[in-house]
Amino acid sequence: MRLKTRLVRSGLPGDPPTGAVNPPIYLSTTFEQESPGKPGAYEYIRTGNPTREALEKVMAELEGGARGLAFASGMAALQTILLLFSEGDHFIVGDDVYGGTYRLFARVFSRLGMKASFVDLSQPEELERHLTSRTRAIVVETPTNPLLKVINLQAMASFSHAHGLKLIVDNTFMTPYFQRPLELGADIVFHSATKYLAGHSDVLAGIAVVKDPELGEELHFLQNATGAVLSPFDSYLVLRGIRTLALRMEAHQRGALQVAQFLSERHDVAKVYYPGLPSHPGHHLARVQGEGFGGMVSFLLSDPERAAEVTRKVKLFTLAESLGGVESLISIPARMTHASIPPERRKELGIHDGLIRLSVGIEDPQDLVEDLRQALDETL
Ligand code: P1T
Repeated sequence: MRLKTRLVRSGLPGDPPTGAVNPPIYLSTTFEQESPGKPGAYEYIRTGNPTREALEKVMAELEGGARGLAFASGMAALQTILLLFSEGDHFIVGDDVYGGTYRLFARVFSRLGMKASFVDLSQPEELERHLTSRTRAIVVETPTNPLLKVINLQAMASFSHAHGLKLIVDNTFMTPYFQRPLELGADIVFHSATKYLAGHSDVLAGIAVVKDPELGEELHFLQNATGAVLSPFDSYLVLRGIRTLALRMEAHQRGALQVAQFLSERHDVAKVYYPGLPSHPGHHLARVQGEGFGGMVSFLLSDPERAAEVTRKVKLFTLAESLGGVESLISIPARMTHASIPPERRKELGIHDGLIRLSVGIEDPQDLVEDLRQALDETL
């Protein structure tokens, strides 16, 4: 079956005993045992829950992995993945990642004796320079948040495997609809399912999918042992979101391309970051390693001082963190999602105070373009 069909039909019917098309939301926290210590398929909600498992199986299938696991947030998924490692281990992490990912390495796992080097992975030759005898994994977002750099996943995979490292990919921006990192050699893929997978800005969730069943077992052990699992109701919502993922991703992308084209033709816009533009340095790579470019666009005004005013003048882009919902959002990463990165580091990375990030929703793209035009014209 083709992906668009699998997005809709994977795991159906959701409840064979009753024929219910969609899985029931099992709220029970515990399950009757036949005799002491002899549970049936389920024993306790943290260890396993049928609704959560329905989502986990669908995600494993869509990403092409052996096992999927659902967590209470994207950060909870990453946190649990990092618990696979030990004190003294070193990570090579993309330099342009979600601010919370940076914070988790720099301010939390650093306390547990794990080290991270933040490296521009759009230059794969940089890897060698940062490799140490304690390096255990490479952690990548592609395209990156918020600068939309495209990272060569096959290059990351061959370097990882040549040096016995694990390749961990945050696939939040692309979703399996546009990019499947496990097929390109990644070992673990994870998501903030809060974004496109759920798709309606009304659920916080995370997903991890692993290629190797044994690693899946280990991650399930940690999921159960540390407990940041996704609730049955939220599992249901994410699965419901996935059913329309193809339609939404196509619409997000259509809108993003029109918005990016419009912005790149304006004289008061200094730079537009969107991998779908042929002028983007990662355009060709994005074409060959995936099937689309997604719905995120960042841009820098020639006069960055105008950025805050633009966020106030737009009417169809809500000023808010997050992304991937049906409604368009606008944000200033330096002051919002990436504020946890020290200012001098942000400057080095190119996350300027005036950088604007758009999560292009599924509204009529012409309305979005007209709205941006009036907001930019008014602040000239
Ligand atoms: O918010 P949570 O579900 O815990 O996911 C964190 C996360 C992980 N990875 C990427 C690429 C992300 O963008 C995020 C969350 N990002 C935002 C809230 C944001 O506005 O960028």
